[in-house]
Amino acid sequence: MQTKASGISSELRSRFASARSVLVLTGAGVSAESGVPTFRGGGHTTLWKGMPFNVLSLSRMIESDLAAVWEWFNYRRGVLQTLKPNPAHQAIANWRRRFEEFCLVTQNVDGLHHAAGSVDVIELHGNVWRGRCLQCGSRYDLRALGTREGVPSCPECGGSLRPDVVLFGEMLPLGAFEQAAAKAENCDLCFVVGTSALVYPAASLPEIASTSGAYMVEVNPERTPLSDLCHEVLCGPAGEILPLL
Ligand code: BJW
Ligand code: ZN
Repeated sequence: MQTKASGISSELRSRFASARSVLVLTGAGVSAESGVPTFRGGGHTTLWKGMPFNVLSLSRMIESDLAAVWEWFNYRRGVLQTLKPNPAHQAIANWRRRFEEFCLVTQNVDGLHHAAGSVDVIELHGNVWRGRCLQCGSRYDLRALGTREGVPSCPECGGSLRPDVVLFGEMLPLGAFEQAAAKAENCDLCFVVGTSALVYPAASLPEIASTSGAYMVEVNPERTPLSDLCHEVLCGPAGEILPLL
């Protein structure tokens, strides 16, 4: 079923009122109304200095040009620090108190769910505000460390830091996917919000929830490869739709 933003079905209202365990998977689209650019959409990919993000976000960039990776992420943090959570982030943060079990899984690295008050967020692709030492693995809050030009060094061992985000071809943080998959298997209502559902293994979480019998709801202005497995597709911006629930 495809619904316009204004109409939340009575079926969904009733499912929402009676759900015991809810899983929400978010992607870049949930932050779009805060002003964060999405990666894909409108037939193009995000470009920075003429290089598409899927080149800069390749794991081999860490070995081949760590300074360029830092330049890109410093630029992005500069943009992010001026931005605020939007009504979609806020609605999701409020949902935590409504359900016996609630799990928020995000592919976003922008930290806006935390800024809206969400806790225990499973961040599948890391966080742009953290750095990680390539040598000893220590993690640092980059706001506390302060930003510098070039590649920052680890205060513990002097090794090079990298942004603590998951690039293509890299493993997800230890246990993060497994934890999210267990929640997906047990949820009875699953929202998929603002993701193109093209990147795995994140995109397999709704598939797991669906196979386990959850009621599936997608919130996105565009259709995605997951739309056909959803019971309801709420077609529109997350910041307008989610507060209606
Ligand atoms: C709105 C809106 C509004 C707009 N309201 N909506 C199985 C099959 C094929 C390939 C693979 C596979 N398993 C693994 C792979 C390889 C790869 C992969 O998936 N490739 C595919 C692209 C083909 N996956 C990996 O490499 C992952 N690692 C892995 O699998 O490790 C195991 C392994 C290792 C080695 C070998 C083999 C296996 C890691 C994936 C890491 C993804 N990293 C990035 C970059 C993070 C750092 C950074 O920020 O630069 O994560 S890529 C980028 O895509 C970013 C995002 O989190 C991710 C997903 O994007 P998302 O969130 O869906 O955003 P968009 O822009 O695509 O979509 C936005 C949506 O919002 C659109 O639909 C709009 O319509 C919508 N929207 N406005 C609501 N207002
Ligand atoms: Zn170190």
